[in-house]
Amino acid sequence: MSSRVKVVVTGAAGQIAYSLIPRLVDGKTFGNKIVDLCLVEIPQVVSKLEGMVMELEDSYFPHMGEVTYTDNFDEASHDADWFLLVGSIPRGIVYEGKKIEERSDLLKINGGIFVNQGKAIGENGKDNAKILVVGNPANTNALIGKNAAGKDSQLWMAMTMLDSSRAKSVISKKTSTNVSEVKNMIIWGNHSPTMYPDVENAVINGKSGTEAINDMTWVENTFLPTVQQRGKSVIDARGASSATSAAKAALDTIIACENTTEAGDCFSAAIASDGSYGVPEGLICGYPLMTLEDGSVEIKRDISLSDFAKERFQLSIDELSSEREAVKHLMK
Ligand code: NAX
Repeated sequence: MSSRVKVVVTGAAGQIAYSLIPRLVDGKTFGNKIVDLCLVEIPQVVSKLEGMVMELEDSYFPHMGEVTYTDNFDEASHDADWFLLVGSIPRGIVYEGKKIEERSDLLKINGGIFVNQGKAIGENGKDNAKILVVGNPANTNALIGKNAAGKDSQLWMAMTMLDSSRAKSVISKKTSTNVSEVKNMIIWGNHSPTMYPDVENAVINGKSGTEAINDMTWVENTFLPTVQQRGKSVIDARGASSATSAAKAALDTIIACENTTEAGDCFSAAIASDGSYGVPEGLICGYPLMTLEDGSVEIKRDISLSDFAKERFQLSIDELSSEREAVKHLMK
């Protein structure tokens, strides 16, 4: 156990974090590294983290390093390698006397949080820090945070891995294939119901998705709505939003970034567009990504999109552009 990694987790007393945090120190996500954790919550909740720390200590994790908790993000951000920004104000709660129902209100409130967190990450995080935004609206929160951080050597991502895992699961059932045999599963666009999960470019048991599925009616009428609305279906069934699957997706994103991507495969996350695939520069957009041998994360650039895919992807790009417009006062 030679090197160490410092991970900051916000929303640490929330339901995703309860499933996520123990698995950060289980010796699988970061391999043999010792993992120092800094858990962050809002002042009203932060004392609960004492209980989380007690449970972590009681769980026998040989790879766990120092564990601290705070309500001061600035303090937490020093020299961190990874930031998992899970905390955000959810839709439906009463905030400063107003029930938050609209996406635009959500954008405004969470936007403010991400300006401050972004600044602290830019100033205090490691130069090569990786930041995964889970808290919704994830893409636009990441856009605001990245802009406030102002440090291009840091990699800002918004999580779409859960969407890609959901898509793999639906395809695996349709084709009677193990989920591990569904590769190159791309989520284009926004982490919202406009996302475009790309069956045509998936590779299923070594065959192209187009060939293996060969049923665009199913893709359009069953697959797309199932994946795009899966978050809502889980809420309807469980009475709470996806937690353990979201935690697993965050871990899978870390693992994908920490290990070289196999040839022919990719992983899904949203990162800043450099204009690839016609996306306006700067938008945090869901792309096919690869981790190269030197550890850098790149957009996979050789994917061709059908006219159907382009049309659907454009809807999501348009939504991302309008979200950027709604938060432009928060951008420098
Ligand atoms: P919870 O409400 O259980 O937990 C959120 C926690 O964040 C709360 O404990 C709250 O006190 C804390 N928090 C709020 N603002 C904070 C701040 N400024 N600093 C630190 N902590 C803060 O929500 P949970 O179910 O854990 O979900 C967390 C977020 O993930 C939500 O925004 C949710 O919409 C989002 N999701 C994103 C997904 C994705 O794929 N990108 C899927 C799952 C999930 O819906």
